[in-house]
Order: sequence, then C-alpha cells, then structure tokens
Amino acid sequence: MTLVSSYCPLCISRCGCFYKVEGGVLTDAVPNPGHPTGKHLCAKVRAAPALLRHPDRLLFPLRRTNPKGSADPGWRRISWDEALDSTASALKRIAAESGAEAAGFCVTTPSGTAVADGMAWIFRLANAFGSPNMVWTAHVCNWHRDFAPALTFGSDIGMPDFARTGCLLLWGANPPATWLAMAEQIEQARQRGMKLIVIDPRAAGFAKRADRWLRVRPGTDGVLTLALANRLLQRGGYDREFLLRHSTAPFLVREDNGAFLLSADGQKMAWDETRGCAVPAPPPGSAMPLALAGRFAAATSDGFVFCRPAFDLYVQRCAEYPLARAAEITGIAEAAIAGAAELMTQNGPVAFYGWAGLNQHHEATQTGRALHLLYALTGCYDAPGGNVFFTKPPLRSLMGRELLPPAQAAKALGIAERPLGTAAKGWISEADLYRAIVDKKPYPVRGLLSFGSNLLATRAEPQRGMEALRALEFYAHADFFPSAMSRDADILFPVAMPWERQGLQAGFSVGQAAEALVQLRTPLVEARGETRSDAAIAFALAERLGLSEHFFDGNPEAALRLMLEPVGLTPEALRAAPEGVKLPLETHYFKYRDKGFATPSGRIEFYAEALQRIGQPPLPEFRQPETGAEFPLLMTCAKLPDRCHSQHRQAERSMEHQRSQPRLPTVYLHPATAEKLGIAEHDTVTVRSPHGTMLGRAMLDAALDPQTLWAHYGWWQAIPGEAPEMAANYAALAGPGCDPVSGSALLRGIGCRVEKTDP
Ligand SMILES: Nc1nc2c(c(=O)[nH]1)N[C@H]1C(S)=C(S)[C@@H](COP(=O)(O)OP(=O)(O)OC[C@H]3O[C@@H](n4cnc5c(=O)[nH]c(N)nc54)[C@H](O)[C@@H]3O)O[C@H]1N2
Ligand SMILES: Nc1nc2c(c(=O)[nH]1)N[C@H]1C(S)=C(S)[C@@H](COP(=O)(O)OP(=O)(O)OC[C@H]3O[C@@H](n4cnc5c(=O)[nH]c(N)nc54)[C@H](O)[C@@H]3O)O[C@H]1N2
Ligand code: SF4
Ligand SMILES: [Mo]
Repeated sequence: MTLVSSYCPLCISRCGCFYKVEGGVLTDAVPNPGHPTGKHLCAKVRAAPALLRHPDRLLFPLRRTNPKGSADPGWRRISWDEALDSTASALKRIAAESGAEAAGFCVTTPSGTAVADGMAWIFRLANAFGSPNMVWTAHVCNWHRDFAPALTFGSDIGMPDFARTGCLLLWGANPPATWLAMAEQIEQARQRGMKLIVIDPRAAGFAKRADRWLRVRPGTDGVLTLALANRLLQRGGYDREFLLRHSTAPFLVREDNGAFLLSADGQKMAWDETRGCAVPAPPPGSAMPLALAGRFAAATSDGFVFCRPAFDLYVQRCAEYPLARAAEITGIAEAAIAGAAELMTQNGPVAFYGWAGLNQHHEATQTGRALHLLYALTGCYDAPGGNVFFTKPPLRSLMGRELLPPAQAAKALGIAERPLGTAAKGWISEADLYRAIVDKKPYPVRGLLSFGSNLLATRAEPQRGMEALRALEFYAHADFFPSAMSRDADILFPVAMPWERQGLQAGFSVGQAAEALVQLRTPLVEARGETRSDAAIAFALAERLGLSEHFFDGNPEAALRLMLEPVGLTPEALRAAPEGVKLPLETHYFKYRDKGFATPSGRIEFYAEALQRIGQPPLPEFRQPETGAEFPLLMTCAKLPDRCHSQHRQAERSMEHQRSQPRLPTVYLHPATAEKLGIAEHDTVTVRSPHGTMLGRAMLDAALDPQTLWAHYGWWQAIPGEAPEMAANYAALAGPGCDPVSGSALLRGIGCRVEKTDP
C-alpha cells in the first residue's frame, strides 16, 4: 500500500489529503492535517473508489445511432479518431458556413467539480476557434461574489481575514456543507471569540450555533441589507472618515436628472462645507471637509440646480426600511435585526462572505450592491480582520482570451441585453443559448461542444433546454457518466476521472498560508477503458482544427512549464514535492491607500453610474418576490454535503441518503403549513410554480418560516425510464426571468404552492 500526498479536487474546498493506493487501485482517502486545507474530508472523496469502478462510467467514445429524442440513443462504440474527426469536421463546417459563433461551447463549474484540471485548455480551445459563446456557470454561481462587486469596489469581495475578524456575516453560504476548509477557519475563529451572524432561511450549518441567525425569507436579502444599513446609519455605526476619503459618498447628484454634478471641465463635484460651495472632488484619500448630507443649490452654466451628496440619497433609501417594515418583508424579528447591527458595531473588524444563496435571484446584482455598500460603511475593506486579498501565486493565465478577435467577442449572446453581464467576459447563459438554437435569435447556433455540465438538471426551463439540445445539428459531450444532458448528444467522449489524470492547484484560498501553496496532483491510477483527460481532448481537437500553434505544438508539458514560469517553479520541482511547494507570499493590507480602488472614480462607488447608463437604478432598490393567492409560498434550495449539484448519485456511499428516501427529491416544509395542506411526512407532493411542477417527498422542518419551502435540486436519476429530469426536477419551477444586469436565473425565492399527490 502507498500513501500519496495530494488533494481532493471535487469542490472549491480542495481539501489536502492522502490517497491510499493498493496494487494500482485507489482504496481510500484520509485527511492530511498538515495541509492548510487538510483537517477534514467529506463523503464525496471517500466515494472515489466506488466512482472509479462504477459500472455506469463512460469508457469508450460513443456515437448515437437512433434519432434524437428516442428513449434509447442506441450508442455504438467508435474509435477516438472517429470521435475527434467527426467533431472537428462538424465544428469546421459550421464555422465556415455560419461563423465560429454558430458553434457554442459549454463547461461545468470548477467549484463543484475537478474540471479546473483542464479548464484553461477548454477556454483556450473556444477562444482560438473564435467562438465567444461559452456557457459557463458564473451567472448562477459566483458572478455576484467575483464580478458584480466590481461595480462598487472595483474588485471581487476578497476573503474574510478569519484569523483577525471580530464579527463575520455569513450570508447565503453554508461552508459546513459546501466548503469544509472554510468551515474549519470559521470554527477556529469562533473558538477565539469571533462573533458570527448567519443569514439563511434554513437552520443549516452554523445557523444554530451563531450569535445571531437571521432567518430571512428567500429573496428578501436586499431589504434586510438596507435595514441593517439604516440601523448603522441611525446609530452612527459607520466609518465616516473612510467614506469621505475613499468613496463617492460626497459626490453631488443633481436633483433634476439624477446625474453627477460636473464642473465645466467635466470633473465630479462635492460640497465644501467650510467654503459653502461646490468644488471638484479631490483625489481619493484627501481629508477635505466635504458634506455627506444636505440639499445644496449649485451654480451651473445654465443657472442653479439642487443637488445632494450620493450618500444622502443612500441614507434616504435605507430609511425606507425601518425595523418594522423590514421585519414584515423578511420575516425576521425586529429585535434580531437590531441585535445583528449592534453585534456588527461592537465587534469590529467586520468581514462578510456570501455565495450561492445570494446569487440565484432576479435582483441578485442589486442585492449584491446593497450588501457591498453595507460593508463599505464598516470601513473594513482590505483592513486586517476585514475582507482582504491574500496574495496568490501569480501563475500565467493560458485561457487565451487574447486569441479571440474583438469582433468575435462582441458577438457573445446576451451582450446586447446585458452589457455589464457575463457575456462581456465571454460567458453566456443557457437561456441565451437555447434562444439562439431554437429561435435562431439573434443568430443561429448550430453546434455545441460541452465539457461536463448538466444543464437540464441545474438551470431554468429544462423542457426548453431539451428541445434546444435536440434541435442542434451537432452536439458532442465529454463526461464521466451519462447524464440527462448527454442523452441528446451525437458523440460522447469518455473522460478520465480526477484520480486518473493530472491537476494543478495554485493557492488554496482560505488564508495566506493556504494561498501560498502550489501543488501538482499526479495521476494515482491508470485511466479506465479508453478514457482521456479534458486537457487531452482539447489538445487533440485543437490539432484537428488546425490550432496547434496556439496549443504549444501539442505539448501539454511545455504549456504547464510556461504557466508556472512566473512563480519560479517547474513541473519537475512540483512532481518531486507531491505535498506541494510553499511560496514566500505575504498579505498586504490597505492597498487602496496607495493605488485607489479600481473603479472609474478610484473610490468605492456609492452611486453606480455604470448601472445608470444601462437604465438600471444607481442605488439599490427592490421589488418583493412574486407570490400571491395562487402561489403563496416561497421556494428555495441548498446544496447537500454528500453530492455536488446533479452528481455523485452513482456512488454507493453517497447514496445512503437516497436509500432511506428513495427516488424522489425531498421537499421540506413547516409542520403548520403541512398540516394546513393535509400533508404528512413522507407523502408524495407536487410543487407548482407559475412555470412548472416538481414531484417530491415531503419532510417537516419546524425551523423554517411557515411561508418558506426548500427542496433538493439536481435530481435526474430519480425514476428510471420516466424522463425523470422533467418529473422530479427543481429546475422546472424556474422560469425565463433573470437578473437584468447579470442574467442570473431565478432559482430561489420562487412563488409556489404544494399539494399532496397519489404516489
Ligand atoms: N436549483 C438550483 N440549481 C442550481 C444551483 C442551486 O443552488 N440550486 N446551483 C448552481 C451552481 S452554483 C452551479 S455552479 C451550477 C452547476 O451546474 P452544472 O455544471 O450543470 O453542474 P453538475 O450537475 O454538477 O454537472 C456536472 C456534470 O459534469 C460532469 N463532470 C464533472 N467533472 C467533470 C470533469 O472534470 N470533466 C468533464 N468533462 N465532466 C465533468 C459530471 O459528471 C456532470 O455530468 O448549478 C447551478 N444550479
Ligand atoms: N457538497 C457540495 N459542495 C459544494 C457544491 C455542491 O454542489 N455540493 N457546489 C460548489 C459550488 S459550484 C458552489 S457555487 C458552492 C456554493 O456554496 P454555498 O453558497 O454554501 O451553497 P448553497 O447551499 O447553494 O447556498 C448557501 C445557503 O444559502 C441558503 N439560501 C437559500 N436561499 C437563500 C436566500 O434567499 N437568501 C439567503 N440569505 N440564503 C439563502 C441556503 O439555505 C444555503 O444554506 O459550493 C461548492 N461546494
Ligand atoms: S469538501 Fe469534500 S469534495 Fe470538497 S474538496 Fe473537501 S473532500 Fe473534496
Ligand atoms: Mo457554483
């Protein structure tokens, strides 16, 4: 038996571990407490041996022989040459006839899979080929954490400085189920005395152990955020100096047109309190005595206009949500909101972390903005104990965005409707893909090459998704297992599992010591059947598409060398140190003091001109989730510890949950709600939304708000032979509506009703 020092690549946590290999077979994984993320492992990696040997695995390239839509695709085994040649020639034909944009690409999430092992090459392939249409997950996953905050901070949200934080807001994130290494950081900080506020509709994870659990009704987070801000503002619990010097809070906004007041030469103006007049805003950092409140008459070339500091408008917006009104909308007691605000002011430095619970809403960008502005009030951005930016290993990116000509980038689907959304980065939404395939708008997409993903189980409108996949002229899919999505492919590529291939992790996120570690995961066992890595598939297709010059002449090792060069490491050095190499990286706080914020003003943007320019509110504003007499309940969902999205249902060890609750996803509801509806535990139920229905098995959860439901999602193997992806599919509840800025689908806070159904 050998023990190999490595890490688990199955989710964002990237837990450090030892793998046990016996006679060429992977038999177990055990924690490596010496690794910065190695204290705990979950059931998913322990299921690795079962997943590797699973009988359902795709082992050979396959071609369909029956028409699309047949219950049995009639898969026939083909050679790799045939699979690759067919795919390359279909892609070439489509590009020649309709432009490279008529071929879409798709890739699964690196946060809930190991696709990061090959991700650079998948993106590089699409870019070199010339397609701007990569369906990725940012719009349902991390947009509002990593990209939307740029509207406010010019950066992502960074990472809580766990070791020094005084009070942490954990907002729509459940690390004990989804990120063990982060949960460990939080646990250690709590033991040191850090206060914890959890904002979640469910009593999951840290909620029950937190100093405050705010049981928010799904989709009302924006209101809660403004109410908390209102409380801080009323009590003077904010960092006035920081806002004056480093934010656009003092910038004057005109009452007549809602635009910033500009000087004759176009500079933004602020009100000088000592001189009693509007002056050009000084450079960031200046301590000039500027007004943050008041209504001022400022002279312009055509007379006087009334103006207010942006901050004053923000304060007014927050004042629309006094405790009583916020309590009514969010379902959280007034005292709990007030208590949370008090914890924040009395226990600085404050940090926050929010993820998927905040993303999948129709006002996700505004919700994010509201939270980021609340955070700006604390003055803790990039301060010790706040949200900070640990120094990461500066690897060379080989995603190849520069290979995509600007004229092609401008054709990304959805870019016209949402110029500040994901498409501007080259990531499109499934909704835009389906529209291009089915309605041929704004132009037809004819082909698709997908590396994992299970769109029919994880995105809105699965029925339309199925129609779209069937309408494709050519569709190739690369995966470990067959899935709801792969069933309509023309060609299936069998992919080597993570333990059969190489992977590189540069930085482990949760602290500076973790970020400084670079580790190469070498293959542990031989690849089963004829499976190949995503990287190998991308390199082989690049060659057949005539793109070898962009693919290091087919030499992945040369590419890895180039990637590592800026950090002074080589593939050889990493192979010789399977436990990883620690780089001498240090955290630098307060970087904005020298460099300013990477926003147009160099300051935190209180009043988002960029949003205003595209017709969106420059200050956060909210509608309430759409419920009514017909759909009075609010549905949400959450990730389960023993599986990722629609995956990991194959392994016996992660199936235990299912054996006790066979075949149907669980729908949790409050006992009083269940009683009113005549529903008992274990009953089969139908959930209806304005968009679709979902079958489930009822479970009671007395910790919920009586109006809130939550359910398992990602279910597709539920009822063999019965198109389960339609019958018991959470995604069917979600309609076409989306966040107008990002394109995020409405997967949470869905108005619905539920009734008992005959099994
Ligand atoms: N209702 C609801 N829907 C959600 C969410 C939610 O919270 N609620 N969460 C959303 C989020 S955050 C995300 S990120 C998306 C995820 O959306 P998807 O990416 O569609 O997620 P999965 O269901 O995990 O599908 C992954 C597929 O890729 C395959 N796969 C895994 N690893 C690899 C690999 O290395 N290579 C290849 N070629 N294939 C691989 C798996 O076998 C599986 O078939 O789902 C979103 N959908
Ligand atoms: N076990 C496991 N781990 C994973 C994954 C997985 O599928 N399984 N996926 C990976 C990926 S791709 C991602 S993006 C991360 C995501 O990690 P998380 O963000 O932790 O994931 P979720 O469970 O989707 O959502 C977090 C919490 O938000 C709550 N929530 C639901 N609706 C609302 C709401 O309206 N408001 C608020 N405030 N909270 C709400 C849920 O109850 C849940 O407890 O996890 C990664 N890790
Ligand atoms: S939490 Fe589980 S799946 Fe995620 S990296 Fe750790 S062991 Fe792997
Ligand atoms: Mo995600």
